[in-house]
Amino acid sequence: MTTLRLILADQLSHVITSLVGCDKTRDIVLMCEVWDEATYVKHHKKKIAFIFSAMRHFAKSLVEDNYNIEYTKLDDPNNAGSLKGELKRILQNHAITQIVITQPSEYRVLSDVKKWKTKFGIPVDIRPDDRFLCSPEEFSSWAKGRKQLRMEYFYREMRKKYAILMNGDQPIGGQWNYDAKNRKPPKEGLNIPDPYITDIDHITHDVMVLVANKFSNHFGDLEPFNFAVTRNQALQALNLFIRQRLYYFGDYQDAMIEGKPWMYHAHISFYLNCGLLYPIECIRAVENAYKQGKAPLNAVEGFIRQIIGWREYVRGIYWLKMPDYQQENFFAAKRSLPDFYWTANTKMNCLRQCILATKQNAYAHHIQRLMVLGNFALLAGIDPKYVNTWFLVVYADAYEWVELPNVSGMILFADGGYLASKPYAAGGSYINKMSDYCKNCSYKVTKKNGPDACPFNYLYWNFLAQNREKLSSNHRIGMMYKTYDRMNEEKKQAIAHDSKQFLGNFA
Ligand code: FAD
Ligand code: DLZ
Ligand code: SF4
Repeated sequence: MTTLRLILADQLSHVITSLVGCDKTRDIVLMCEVWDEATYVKHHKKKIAFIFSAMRHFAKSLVEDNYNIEYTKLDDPNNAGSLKGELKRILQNHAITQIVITQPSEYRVLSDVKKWKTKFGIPVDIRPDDRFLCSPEEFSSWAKGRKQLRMEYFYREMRKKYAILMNGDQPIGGQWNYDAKNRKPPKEGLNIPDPYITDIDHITHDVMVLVANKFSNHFGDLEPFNFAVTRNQALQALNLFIRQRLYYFGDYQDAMIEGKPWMYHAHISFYLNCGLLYPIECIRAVENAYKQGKAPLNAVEGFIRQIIGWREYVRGIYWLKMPDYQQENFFAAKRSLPDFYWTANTKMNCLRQCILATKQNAYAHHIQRLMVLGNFALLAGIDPKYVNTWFLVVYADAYEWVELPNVSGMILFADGGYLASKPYAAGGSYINKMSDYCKNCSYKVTKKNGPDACPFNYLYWNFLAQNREKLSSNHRIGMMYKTYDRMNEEKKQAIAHDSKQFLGNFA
């Protein structure tokens, strides 16, 4: 009676449900690096190196904990190239009577796993992933009967459920949300601490050589490599954030500074998403920092909202709406992705800086993704399928369950407003207020039209004009049409003309 326990690359947690009840003397734990998963989209080189190194370190820790591990490296000559293929191989060589797996985080992989019982002729026990704070079933019953969902109400339920930052049944400080205090523009002379860095050990070194050889045609820089790859390192990175950055996290959450890609953010999404950190421990650690007077409420509440609010909320929507969510395209956007998303070869400095940082670090912080890279994709009418692929490829924290709702729901409004109440569309003045990018740009942010005007300015109005039918009844954006309607004909034509000319460059 040998049970095979399969651990996927984003299940690197000792508490993972697939290990519960494991008989270490008999059961086999399988982990495999496979070509199909590394290339179904052409992931950033640093993302692959991070994932493989974290997998190898996790497998090593299981061996040290006396588990019986079968680990397939990518360049193993017998590697079958897919999860299914590797399973088949191990089933041929061992008398396995059942497969145990924690529910995969992606719809695509879960659909495949559901076929394994028939394919392999043995029971497959698919267990819930209890590292999340809200199960898909619980989210679904919360969402039932609501036409539109709002993160804020979900978030309040989660605060109450887990008694986080609560005073009895009231939020600490009297308010649920301190977002209004989290929008300070950047200022000169901010002393932003260095991000977490670590030495490269022989495991990471081997993986980097492998990635350099096998994935040389993938996007992104492999070096420098500074990700944590073990749970201990990830905990160090979390503690470093709490000690050095949390204090200003709230204040400068939306700020962008050229050459400062890490700002006061936590840089833990990669670790949370692959299982090296658990959401609840991050929240409790940050809540404790507040209780000890080490961080202000706007920072602590803002951070906790991201994790128990947005992170759980987007996952809930993913499982509720898949597989249809993938096809959503409310604005019927059909433009191709401009090549500069891969090359950074654009005169728009905000985009250039965010793409260069993405290429170097496999990371960009939230407001860069939302208000620069995402805002442009929305205004330019880029087909959601290309935008989704790009976001899935380039970030080390990107798995479809979290990438797709953020891209299709949050930035592109492709679900027509199910996830967000209005499109996050903005002209150049927002980017100018929240960053220092405009001062080094070839375009002039104060100019509204003409060849040297900031493209965000006319693209914003062009987007509204072109989607009037779909947006004018939205009360959060409808009032912008009053401003548009007050413009004279000449101005409206200049907006349409400049937009057509600009977008014509990458039709
Ligand atoms: P911080 O700003 O320090 O926030 C703390 C944590 O909150 C993050 O680590 C993350 O776990 C969570 N969080 C914050 N915002 C979100 C959100 N909108 N959705 C889910 N979790 C959130 N996040 C991913 O983990 N993977 C993705 O593929 C991803 N794609 C995105 C695509 C777009 C277009 C946008 C606008 C956002 C995306 N996000 C994604 C959310 C967010 O940008 C990242 O979680 C964040 O930038 C990670 O950096 P950090 O750890 O420094 O986060
Ligand atoms: C993203 C990724 C990559 C690059 N490589 C692997 C791999 O070699 N083996 C594996 O088990 N998973 C990998 N993943 C993650 C999967 O694509 C997928 O996101 C998870 O299995 C969750 O469903
Ligand atoms: Fe971006 Fe416009 Fe500012 Fe240039 S002027 S950096 S394109 S917002």
